[in-house]
Amino acid sequence: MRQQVIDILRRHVDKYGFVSVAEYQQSRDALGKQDLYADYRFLDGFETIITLAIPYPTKEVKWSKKGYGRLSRYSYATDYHIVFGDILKRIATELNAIGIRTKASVDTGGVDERWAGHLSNMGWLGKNQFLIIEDYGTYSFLATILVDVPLATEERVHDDCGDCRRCIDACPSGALDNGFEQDLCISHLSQEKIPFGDTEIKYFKTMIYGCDICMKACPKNKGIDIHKYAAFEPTGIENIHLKSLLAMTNREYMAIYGNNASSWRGASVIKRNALAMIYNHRLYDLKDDIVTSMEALKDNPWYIETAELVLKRIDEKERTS
Ligand code: B12
Repeated sequence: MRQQVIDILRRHVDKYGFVSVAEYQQSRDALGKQDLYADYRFLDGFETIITLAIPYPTKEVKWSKKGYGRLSRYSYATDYHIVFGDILKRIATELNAIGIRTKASVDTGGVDERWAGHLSNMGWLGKNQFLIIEDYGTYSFLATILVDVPLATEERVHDDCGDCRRCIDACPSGALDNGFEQDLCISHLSQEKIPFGDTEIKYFKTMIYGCDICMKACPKNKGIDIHKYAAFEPTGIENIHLKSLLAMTNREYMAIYGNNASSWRGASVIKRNALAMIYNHRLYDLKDDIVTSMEALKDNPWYIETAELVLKRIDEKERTS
């Protein structure tokens, strides 16, 4: 049975692993970590977590110039949930055909995918929080398939970051200084529906959504750039024109970026990030565009608060220059 499962997985992905549901639960308890779900009921009836990884390229599009914001690498082109979702469907169909019950997911299944990936021997957890996988470095997406048959072994990948702390030193917000502080992570800030203060505003220089800084600092990515899936190649929309963005409705944004991993929180978070960039790029002539965008988003308190602060800071700069 194990070999049959491996043969199926190998037809679809190059990296996979197995961890027993029992070991996953025990290790989460031992870490004292609150899980993604409040309890483990989503694991009931399953024996093994199959972990899977697919690579995406490290190569980025160039940042156009002042007045544009660039998406982070993981959110180019087609959303990884769609790409991986299709692969999972095909694998699940083949596993079902040999009598195995499956529950597959990307992100949302309740499993901490990096932790399961580590336990299943696919890679190790880096100081930048990533599951670092041989050949892929940090540039991979993860998924899991719960199955009702025992498949796990006891092997472990033991590589680690050693004394290296390049990601910790590279993070502008210090999010990795004490393990991982989500509230400081720039990727997190770029996705949260919150008002920005001066501190948050200063982080948004060229990247308008997500953050790749701790990945780019990681020496384990040296020489890696895998172009296995056409769906992750840039499509020409990665640099977003800030002035045009402010004028877009959510519907217009979704028409362009709806299939893209940047869109799950809607256009307003991207527009809020654009406000920060407008200030950092000194695009003071966009003041009227900001005011117009505030009228359209007048019921959004965190957008309005950020916009008011940006307008205030622009006024201060203009008065002193
Ligand atoms: C919520 C979430 C986020 C949040 C919080 C991220 C975080 N670090 O927790 C935010 C929005 C910030 C985020 C950002 C990003 N994310 Co994200 N995110 C998730 C998601 C959906 C859940 C993560 C989670 O909440 N884990 C559970 C919590 C409870 O874990 P935790 O307490 O932090 O514990 C972890 C570690 O601290 C460690 N740990 C804890 N205690 C101990 C003790 C010891 C001794 C050790 C060794 C380890 C250890 O174990 C856990 C490993 O995950 C996962 C998908 C998933 N279902 O797992 C993707 C996921 C982790 N994200 C991913 C990606 C790509 C990103 C970004 C790169 C996107 C970007 N370019 O901006 C950034 C990277 C930021 C970073 N450095 O981590 C990938 C990572 C792929 C990989 N190879 O590792 C995942 C797996 C999505 C996917 N399906 O591919 N993400």
